[in-house]
Amino acid sequence: MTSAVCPGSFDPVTNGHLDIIGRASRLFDEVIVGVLINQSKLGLFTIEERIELLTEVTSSYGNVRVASFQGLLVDFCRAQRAGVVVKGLRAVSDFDYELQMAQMNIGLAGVETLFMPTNPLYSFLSSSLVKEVAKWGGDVSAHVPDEVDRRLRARLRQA
Ligand code: COD
Repeated sequence: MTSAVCPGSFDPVTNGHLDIIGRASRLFDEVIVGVLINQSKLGLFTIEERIELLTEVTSSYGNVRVASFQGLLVDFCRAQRAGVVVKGLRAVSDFDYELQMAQMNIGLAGVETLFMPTNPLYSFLSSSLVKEVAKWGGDVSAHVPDEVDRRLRARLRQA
């Protein structure tokens, strides 16, 4: 069985993330979405909320599961018995840092990185941009799954 990891912060998951996860699910027997627990960065959504949202929006794929991790991505890959990381590339600006991480990860543990070009519909999308626009009352419903849109609006109303 070939397994791949799609890692990220997913605070929250956007249609750009979902496009990469869906395409990876057609290439691999199993895809594990790895949600990074970053102790030094407080997110808008808790890790549990991000996992819940990701689980809901990926449920139709059938071969995707969601888990959180701390520490090195390569250690998570090893624990999950996955030899490949799948990343989306939005623009040339993503490439420099992604290349460094990919080279480090293959050197550390032989974990390969597969880069997928983003769907042009989503090339400008990031979780930060979505949160920024939603915070000021902008409509992000075309950029995130419906449940994420609903939860974003509810969360920002509380803030
Ligand atoms: N279109 C296509 N792909 C997208 C889009 C989009 N619009 N938006 C995001 N993506 C993809 C990218 O591949 C991105 O890398 C991934 O989704 C996750 O995005 P985010 O923003 O949710 O998550 P990041 O960038 O904060 O995640 C960074 C990681 C968690 C992957 C990274 O920090 C990591 O691996 N950390 C673990 C610690 C570690 O091992 N460090 C050493 C690395 S060598």
